[in-house]
Amino acid sequence: MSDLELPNNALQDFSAWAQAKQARIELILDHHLPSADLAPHNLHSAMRYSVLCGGKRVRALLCYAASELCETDFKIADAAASAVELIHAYSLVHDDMPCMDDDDLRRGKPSCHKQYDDATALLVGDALQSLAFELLSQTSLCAEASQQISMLSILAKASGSAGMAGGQAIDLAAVGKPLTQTELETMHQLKTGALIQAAAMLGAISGSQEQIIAMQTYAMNIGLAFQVVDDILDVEADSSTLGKTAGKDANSNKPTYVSILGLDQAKNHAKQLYENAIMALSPFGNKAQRLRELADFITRRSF
Ligand code: GRG
Repeated sequence: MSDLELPNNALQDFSAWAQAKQARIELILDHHLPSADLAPHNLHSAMRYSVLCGGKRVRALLCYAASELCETDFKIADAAASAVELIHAYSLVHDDMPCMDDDDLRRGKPSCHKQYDDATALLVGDALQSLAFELLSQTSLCAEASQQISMLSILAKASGSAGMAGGQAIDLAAVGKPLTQTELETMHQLKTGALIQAAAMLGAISGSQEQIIAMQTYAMNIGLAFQVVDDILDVEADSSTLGKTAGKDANSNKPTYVSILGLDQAKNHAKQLYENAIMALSPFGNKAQRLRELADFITRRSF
């Protein structure tokens, strides 16, 4: 990555820090995604369309903030942040397909299968997932092979049937069925929370045992808070602000935090999860400031 001029983070203010990191991850993703000039042109063009089309890069920011607290090497943080964003982009492409959530709008633009076609969207997801693991398995990424294997294992578990894909399966099976809050929590812990948790754990890969345990609690709570806020926004925000179809969950008869708890209780629940996340960071004082600010960003976001 030495040939890339990457913006860095010698900035104090959170929004300047976040913008620098967002710019950094865009450049890295752009660098790693195959050029659309390379065959198969259509697939490569669709991969680039699906990854480089906006997105808040929350998972990359979490990974970077955790890496700063735990003093993880920046090269490892770059690879981990990119890998997680690639898995996330793949999940959105597949989620939007007619056989899943069937949505035409993503990040304010036509979903991948609308812009291209279903077969291309399927392949885009497959190829992005492979690219994520390719980035994490680069030779000499980590000084110790065992650390690199741990990273591969964290990402594989978070993406697979005991993580994101499993949560998606539970989600698809839950349409039109009543779920308890605990069942809903389990589903989201897998579907959305597992990858968010993986982003933080990968960033924290060089951390002490104490830091890693605290990071796990922080990330679990902030991952769920992210989903509760998503459910609230689905009700309160409009499609142009969200960049995806608003009101989709209610219209699809999907159980959500709002449908189970009501709007006010859902907001209280998000606040409680936020407070749990902040509490988990208390041993680290100012060193965890970015993670606190990110928790704020995630729970106060408007899209
Ligand atoms: C297809 C295996 C497979 C899994 C799909 C994550 C997921 C599982 C589906 C996405 C459905 C969805 C909209 C869930 C709500 C939470 C969520 C992941 C929102 C999108 O994430 P953001 O807001 O998106 O971070 P950006 O565009 O900012 O990257």
